[in-house]
Amino acid sequence: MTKKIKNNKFLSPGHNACAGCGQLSAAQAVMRGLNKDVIIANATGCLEVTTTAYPQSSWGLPWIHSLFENAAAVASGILAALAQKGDTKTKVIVQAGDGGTYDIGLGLISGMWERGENILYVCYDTEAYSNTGIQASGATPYGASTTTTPDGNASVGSTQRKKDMLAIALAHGVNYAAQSTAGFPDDITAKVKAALAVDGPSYLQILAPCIPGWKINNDEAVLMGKLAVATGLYPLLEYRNGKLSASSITVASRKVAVSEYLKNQGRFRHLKNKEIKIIQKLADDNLKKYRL
Ligand SMILES: Cc1ncc(C[n+]2csc(CCOP(=O)(O)OP(=O)(O)O)c2C)c(N)n1
Repeated sequence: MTKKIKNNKFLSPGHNACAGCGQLSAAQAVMRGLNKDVIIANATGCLEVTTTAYPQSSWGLPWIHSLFENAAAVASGILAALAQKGDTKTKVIVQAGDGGTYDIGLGLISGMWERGENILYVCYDTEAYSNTGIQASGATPYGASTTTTPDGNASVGSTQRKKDMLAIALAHGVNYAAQSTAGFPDDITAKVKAALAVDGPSYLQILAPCIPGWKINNDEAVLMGKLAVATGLYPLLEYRNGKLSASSITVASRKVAVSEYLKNQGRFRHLKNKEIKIIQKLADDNLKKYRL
């Protein structure tokens, strides 16, 4: 049954993201987890560019645009200013893409986590630099064709392994860390609420299928988010009270072969059995690691 969702007063429709954008629907789910006492620092990327075409803005909350690399440092500054004013109620949130998080912003994120600041960092993982034309990032998975890792006769696309950003967050001793996908909006909203209930640094990473980047149809972002989980490639994880756990929500309560996830995505269409086996092993290893 289709669930009707009310218009979101914190992120209005009318922005100019692609129809069916996984990142925008994930951001809607994040906003449903917030109350009005929030300030958002947003790194440059699709989410910022598509929601703030001057003179309009989709944001119904205090929202500040930073540079590509320094959203975490801007958030730290906001937190310091709030502390000066004696405001302990307002929550500070960072939003950024995977390029801003895994790569260019990493040093400043590390500093923010070292300082143990009470900030929620949300990464929308489109697995590439979407906004500037789908260049590979540290989050790009093995085998994906991007504009900087194109497939071809002598190329399988990206040969790099996706960086384990959640493990990097945990290595900093963050108090809460979780992973979700645009296929599970209620899971995203619940994790935002859980993160905000925790005092100290928290990290939420959301797989956000990108219509042009993944070369999928514009009604497939949610399905891809579900299949990413069902295959084991992107499990729903939560680190809370010192324990990392996974929930095994699957598309039809069965494990799905990675080929079902890969076959509808143009970025993987060139892959042969040999490469698909490598990706299947990554999924199987995840299922074993998280006991799914
Ligand atoms: C220092 C710097 N380098 C490059 C850019 C150009 N730039 C703007 S957005 C962007 C890509 C953002 O990618 P990501 O963080 O993954 O977010 P997405 O667009 O995928 O949501 C780049 C390279 C910039 N603004 N500043």
